[in-house]
Amino acid sequence: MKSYAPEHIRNIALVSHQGAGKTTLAEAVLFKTGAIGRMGSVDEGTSNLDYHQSEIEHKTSIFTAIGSCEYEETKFNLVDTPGFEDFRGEAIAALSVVESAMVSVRADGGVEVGTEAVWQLVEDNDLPAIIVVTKMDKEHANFEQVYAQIRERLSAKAIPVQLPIGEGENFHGLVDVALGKAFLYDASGKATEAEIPEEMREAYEEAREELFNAAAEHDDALVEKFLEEGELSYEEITRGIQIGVRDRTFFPVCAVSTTGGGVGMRPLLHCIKEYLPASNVRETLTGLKGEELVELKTGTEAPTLARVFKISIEKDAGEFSLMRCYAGSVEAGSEIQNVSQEKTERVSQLFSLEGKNREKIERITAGDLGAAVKLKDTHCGDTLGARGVDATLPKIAYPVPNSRVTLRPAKDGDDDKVAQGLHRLHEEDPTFLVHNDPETHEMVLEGMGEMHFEIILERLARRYSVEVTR
Ligand SMILES: Nc1nc2c(ncn2[C@@H]2O[C@H](COP(=O)(O)OP(=O)(O)O)[C@@H](O)[C@H]2O)c(=O)[nH]1
Ligand SMILES: [Mg+2]
Repeated sequence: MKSYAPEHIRNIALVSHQGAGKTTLAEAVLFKTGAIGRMGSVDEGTSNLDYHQSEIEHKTSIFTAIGSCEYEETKFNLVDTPGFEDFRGEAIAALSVVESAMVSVRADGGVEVGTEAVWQLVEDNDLPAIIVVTKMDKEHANFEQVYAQIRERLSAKAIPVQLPIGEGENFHGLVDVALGKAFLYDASGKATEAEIPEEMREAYEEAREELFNAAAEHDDALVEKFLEEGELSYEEITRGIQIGVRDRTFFPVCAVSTTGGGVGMRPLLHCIKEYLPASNVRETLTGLKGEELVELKTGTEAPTLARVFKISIEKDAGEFSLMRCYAGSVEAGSEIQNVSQEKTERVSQLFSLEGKNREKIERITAGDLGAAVKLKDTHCGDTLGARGVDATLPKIAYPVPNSRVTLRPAKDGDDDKVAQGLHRLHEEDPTFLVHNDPETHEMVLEGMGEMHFEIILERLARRYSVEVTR
């Protein structure tokens, strides 16, 4: 994949409750943009993003995965995160390196506990967001009801930019509110333009009024124009939405189904490109130099600054450090400072990630995401920088373990093997801890809950061939 200028990159974290269709949606985006030739399936274990053995077995996301693709001269880096509360640390890390979030809400389930929890994280990170109502083709899909919940429980500033035509198995099109046109889809996912259905006229007029008002809000002259003429140009609306999204006074709501050829995928790609902020939206970042807050410059011309937000241990392929470059570029075959650890790291190979596929690249440039063959002394959250960079980005606020179990190696004498294996896995997942209880001398695993423990021990057995009982 070619290198993109920061203004042509969108970094988006997919966050939500588990099962809200994030991974499938990311897969559909990769497919529609041609990054993958065939849509993988979470249920069948063929997903390009849920590809770790544990994910295939549990049929759900457990680790963050990056899916990069190109759409109309723009690069999207989709950072797909697991929805389970036990793995919330992954979403927290992902949200710390992107400029926007895509929050999915099931059309047949509405806002769930996990949706509210991640929405709070989106708020905490001050991130713009698109809300996608997914699974519109499901039997009990109800856009109106789900939208009412979104407004009440997530944000009153959530505003539909599309209205679905039909629901459940009759979901077959969208009204594009800004364009004032309808699009009907055939079974292959191909859309044709059509008149807005008569029975949706009233709903459309209402949505239009709301959208136009919100799009004009930042500019008195536009509000006046809309009041007087009842019209705004498509460019004026687009610009208005962009500003509203950036300032978090406007959260566009879209509706999709990924089943079959999909319905609403192209309009969603359009919203991602047009409405979500580019990777250069922040000209500076706040860093820490000792106790002192300092300003760090972003952009192509500034000294290299990057952050490792995830370490991924991949079956057969080795270990990778996933990073976000904010300034300058991280170059393959060069040296870089780990400012957090005060160490020099050698960067060997670099990759662009399309889920389980990776493409070798020469550099990760400002604004982009990518992976390096694991850096020796670099941990999750560490800041990397050019020589002379002496401030770090704030640490990732990983959740603190809230549950504990006692571990006993199944075989006598395996204590060291268990400890070493857990130590390696901890590199990848900072949300668990292992220590010896000073009184009982037993090994204690502290983590985020039952599912977390299950996955950790399963991986320990698979990777390091040691069984433990608890
Ligand atoms: N009918 C239907 N099912 C979907 C759609 N999107 C996802 N699913 C199913 O919903 C389940 C959860 O999807 P997944 O992408 O793993 O959700 P995640 O946990 O948010 O990543 C899987 O069984 C998917 O096949 C959709 O648009 N329509
Ligand atoms: Mg998933």
